Amino acid sequence: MPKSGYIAIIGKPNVGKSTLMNAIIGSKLSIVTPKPQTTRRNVLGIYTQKETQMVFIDTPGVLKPRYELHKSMMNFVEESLSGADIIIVIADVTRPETATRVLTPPFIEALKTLKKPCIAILNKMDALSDKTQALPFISALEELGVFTEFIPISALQKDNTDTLVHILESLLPEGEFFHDPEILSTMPQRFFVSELIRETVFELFKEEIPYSTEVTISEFKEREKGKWYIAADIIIEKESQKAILIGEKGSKIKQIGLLSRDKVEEHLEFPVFLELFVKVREDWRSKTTYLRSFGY
Ligand SMILES: Nc1nc2c(ncn2[C@@H]2O[C@H](COP(=O)(O)OP(=O)(O)OP(=O)(O)O)[C@@H](O)[C@H]2O)c(=O)[nH]1
Ligand SMILES: [Mg+2]
Repeated sequence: MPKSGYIAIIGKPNVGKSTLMNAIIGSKLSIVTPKPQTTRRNVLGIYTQKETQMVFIDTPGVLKPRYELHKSMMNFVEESLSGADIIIVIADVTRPETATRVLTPPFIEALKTLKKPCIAILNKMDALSDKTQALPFISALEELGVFTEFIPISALQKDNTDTLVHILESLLPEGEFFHDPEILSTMPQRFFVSELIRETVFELFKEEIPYSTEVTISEFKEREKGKWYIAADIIIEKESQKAILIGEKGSKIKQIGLLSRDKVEEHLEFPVFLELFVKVREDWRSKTTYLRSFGY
């Protein structure tokens, strides 16, 4: 009998959830940046090996909502918890508070009532010069009485991630595969393209610009044989941000375009013509009508 199931990856922003999913799947499905709050929606990653299929759900980092956008992000987290067969909670070993802040008493109670296997992951072990520094952290997690496994890993270096995969295999329920074993995700190509552009904005800009940016794809079509045209809107919140994003004589937007195009071509494995448009949607993060139109 094959085994299959959904595995939710939960944790504070920036602890390495997306890095871990990409490491297990062996492909860059979820964007990764050094900044917190990179992931805004649930991203599915499918791992199929022989008789086993694991569907990972990478989620936005758990935070206290300050915008309507954050509320939608936290709804995605809740959705992933209720749909999961197994829950992975990741913490950054170099910042123990990333565990305690997400593992609040109400959160632990909620996990307990779900009655699903919960695994604690201590990530970024490579960044600890003395590995024993992780021990008090593990004891603190043990005391919560909800986790059955405690696995130190480095998602970045793919260190000990195979141990995690073996443990997940043993916990997975029996059942037919949910998805075609050949595919790595069910998300549409448009999603990956918009995310890669958003990742580039996260990399090139500081402070509020990345957080005020959303990317939507308005056109994605083959114009002549083998020549794809993609038009994307980069949406920001204020007129003043437009000038920053475009840069002097369009230098910044050109840079975003070039860097994004390289990433998109690598992902799609075919050449594209990428055209970017900057649009202002006043305070979109706080407005449900805009959020709904962006699919939040
Ligand atoms: N040293 C080290 N850095 C890591 C490791 N895993 C992730 N990182 C880094 O941590 C940062 C955040 O990684 P992400 O995978 O984007 O974290 P996330 O939890 O998905 O973050 P959000 O989407 O914002 O919630 C990036 O700079 C990663 O390169 C690790 O094992 N070791
Ligand atoms: Mg992420």
